[in-house]
Amino acid sequence: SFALDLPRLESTLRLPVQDERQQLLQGLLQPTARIDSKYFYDERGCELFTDICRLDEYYPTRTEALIFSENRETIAGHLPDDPQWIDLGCGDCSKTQQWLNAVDPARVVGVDIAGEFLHSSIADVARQHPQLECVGVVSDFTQHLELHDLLAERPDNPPVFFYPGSSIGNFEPRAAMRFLSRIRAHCNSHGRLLIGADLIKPRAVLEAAYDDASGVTAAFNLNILNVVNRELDADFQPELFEHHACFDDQHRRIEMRLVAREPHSVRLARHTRRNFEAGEHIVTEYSHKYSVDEFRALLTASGLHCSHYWTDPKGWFGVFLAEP
Ligand code: AVJ
Repeated sequence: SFALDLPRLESTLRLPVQDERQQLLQGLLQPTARIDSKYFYDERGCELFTDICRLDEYYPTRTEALIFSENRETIAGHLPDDPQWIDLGCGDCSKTQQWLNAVDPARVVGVDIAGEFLHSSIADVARQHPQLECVGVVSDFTQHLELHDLLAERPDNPPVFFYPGSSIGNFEPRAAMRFLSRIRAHCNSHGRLLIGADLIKPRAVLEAAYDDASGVTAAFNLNILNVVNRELDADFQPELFEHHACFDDQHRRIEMRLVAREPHSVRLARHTRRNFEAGEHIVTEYSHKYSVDEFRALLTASGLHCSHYWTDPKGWFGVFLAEP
């Protein structure tokens, strides 16, 4: 039947593979080497991230889930009727699935960089909700958010952008503002943004969340080198690096690093090598933490207005609803 057709899959991936590689290589050749956090998420990385979300020390996922479950009907009550629900970084769509009954969207758009995975997770949503229009968009939406044409197909259904998990923390504040402004540009007066942000809390809690006792986060961090090896045909040896996570008070962010255990040389690409001194590091992730006021100000600076805000009893995580 028509309802069982595979959902539509679109792509806005624009950067040619060659340019992506060039960017990755350039980052690794900087005085302080950098690898973009998006390279964490190969198949193994996705598995390890799922494991991270279940760790005792990693509070964000479960805290956000608690805030959502306690306030779902209230939050849904503040959203426009018959919205287009846009899940940015939908992964397996499990978070979106929890909202479908309360929100009853006209259409679900799952956006993710992992194309293969996206197709099957959107197909699952479509199978479980045969009346619902489901669209998958393969996109590195952090670089190019280009959903105008798609949204314009349903001009009477305002978009609700759903960006949970405090992924916004991966951006440096200026880049976060640019990204949020692009979301703003996709909202007419009825569009909304529902976003989760991790809040400032004692250093020990933060650092334990990014350096758990069982070493799952260490494995997650080191796995990025396997991804880089495949992307560039490089020869990183993960065992020559050590996972490190510390809270930088000045920038108010967790910085994840891979620190070289001993001096050695790595082939990055066919004719390109880089030496690492003992103790020299690669930055693999920033995870910015905000106060409620700072996050509100970030939304304001992006042309959005925070209309509602929810938190947990400890005030560890914030869920913000914003409108143009
Ligand atoms: C997926 C970006 C929200 O910053 O907490 C978890 C990724 N890195 N443990 C975060 C992550 C190490 C996570 N985000």
